[in-house]
Amino acid sequence: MGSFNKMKIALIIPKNSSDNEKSFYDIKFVSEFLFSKKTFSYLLAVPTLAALTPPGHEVRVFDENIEDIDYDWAPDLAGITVRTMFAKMAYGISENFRARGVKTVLGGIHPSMCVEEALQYCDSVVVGEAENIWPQLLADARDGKLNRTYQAEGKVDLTAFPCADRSVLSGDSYLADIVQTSKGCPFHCEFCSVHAFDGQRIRHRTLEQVIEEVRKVNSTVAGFKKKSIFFADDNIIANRKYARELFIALKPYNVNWSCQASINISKEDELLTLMKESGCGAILVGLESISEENLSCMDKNINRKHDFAEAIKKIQSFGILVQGSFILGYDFDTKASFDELIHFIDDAGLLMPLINILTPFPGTKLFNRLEKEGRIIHKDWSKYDSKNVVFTPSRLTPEELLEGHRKVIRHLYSFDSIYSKLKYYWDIDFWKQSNEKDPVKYKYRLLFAVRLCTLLFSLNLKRSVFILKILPKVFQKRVRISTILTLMSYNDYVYTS
Ligand code: B12
Ligand code: SF4
Repeated sequence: MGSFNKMKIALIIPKNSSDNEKSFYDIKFVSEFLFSKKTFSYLLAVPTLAALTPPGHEVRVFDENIEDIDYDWAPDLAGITVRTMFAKMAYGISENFRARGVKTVLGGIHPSMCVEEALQYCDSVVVGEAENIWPQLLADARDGKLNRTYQAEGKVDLTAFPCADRSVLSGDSYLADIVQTSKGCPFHCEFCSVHAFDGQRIRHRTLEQVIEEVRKVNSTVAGFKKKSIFFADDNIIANRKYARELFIALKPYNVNWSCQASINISKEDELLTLMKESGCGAILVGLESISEENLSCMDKNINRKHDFAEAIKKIQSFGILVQGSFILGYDFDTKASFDELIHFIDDAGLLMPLINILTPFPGTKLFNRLEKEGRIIHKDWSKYDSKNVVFTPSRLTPEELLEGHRKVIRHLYSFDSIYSKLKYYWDIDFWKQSNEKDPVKYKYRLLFAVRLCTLLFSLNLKRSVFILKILPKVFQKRVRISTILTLMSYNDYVYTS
């Protein structure tokens, strides 16, 4: 091998959505509120690639959600991570680089599922996980002989690789850090790409690796408070024994964390206790639908074995918030389904439900079925964002589904609804323990209150009334400012998009 040639490598996270588009998952309102460019988090693939890059190369990350891409930096290679909803943006970025003579590589779930399409816009596509490919790909790029595709063989042994290198990220711009302990999911929900992409066998990193990573990220701050950790596992309790050990090991670090878990967590009292003790504030649970027929249609049979309301109550009795995620538009949804969902969520007192329009992501069984049935309306990937209708529903028109979705989110995130739910949670003193783990300093509470006051003078009357009602609460230690801010952000999204 010849002498080492240092390369300049740009790693890119494309913008989630166009500037005038909002969604549940971006936090434009929070950003404006805090007067600084903030986003929920980065995409873990990028610091993962940075860690896999052999020393000596110069790596710069551009996350379009918080910064512009400096094309003048003129890297030798640009690696872009791609999910479906921002595939179009990613292709545009790749073409911009190529027009400047820069070689580009696309990777991630979307190009892995749509290889031929992605190849039209870049020099090379990585299909599957990067761990065993990236160093060789870099060597090929350096030698001027990039392959058109690199196909990952089998699934990666997660214990064999270093933890993500977050030093390349603009640290202060993210409210949360993303840490992953496992990959894979044993279930096979029709709408999901995880089992196809990451496999059905659960693969873990060692506990030591995870704790080492948690220790590294736990000390970082998001401006007004310590950053929280979101575990990127599809189901943090997929392996109960591992989960138990993880929660015990996390406890001394006083972390404020959240995760995704399947609904059967509601039957695991010991795990719930350990989760609470180790700092878990919220669990995102894919409840998906309150219709039994829909659950079986989507192959989410695990959910059919549980009474949702009871499960939510049980989990929340441990002081852990349930963030229920729902899908509207499955085959058995009718015009009546929208009100039914509203009533269910109101009755269950779910504080921050995520309401998504069914989206057939490429590579899923759902996509293949709908395509076979001639029900895919178009493949404008930028609309595959869970808030647009891109297929023909079975018992609704696309317009009815769009309208129904809007009705549900506008009801649930109206200031009246938000206030009555918040008041309920405050009355039962829901956050009494979490805030001891996650204190927000008085100084920031004061700043928050001042900023809220400035919003009083905007033309949003309902918001002003809401602010006046909550202002006295802001100084109470047990009131979570981040929750209020998130809810205001959701309100902003549902009423302005
Ligand atoms: C954590 C997570 C979230 C979190 C945090 C978001 C975030 N910042 O990542 C939350 C809960 C907020 C979330 C929300 C949503 N998510 Co999400 N999420 C995930 C999850 C569980 C893990 C992602 C992750 O961090 N993986 C770890 C990294 C290291 O893996 P990776 O990105 O795949 O990268 C590897 C390879 O792909 C490859 N690679 C990736 N990029 C590149 C680039 C190059 C150059 C190379 C060489 C290789 C390479 O190498 C990497 C290392 O092996 C995935 C499912 C999954 N298991 O992947 C879904 C997933 C990414 N989410 C998905 C979706 C749809 C959503 C939502 C729209 C909600 C919904 N309706 O389901 C929202 C939209 C969010 C948004 N606007 O960004 C889909 C995306 C499908 C698609 N085709 O694009 C996934 C795949 C799950 C699914 N249902 O199929 N999500
Ligand atoms: S939706 Fe969740 S449970 Fe179902 S296959 Fe995907 S990751 Fe697994």
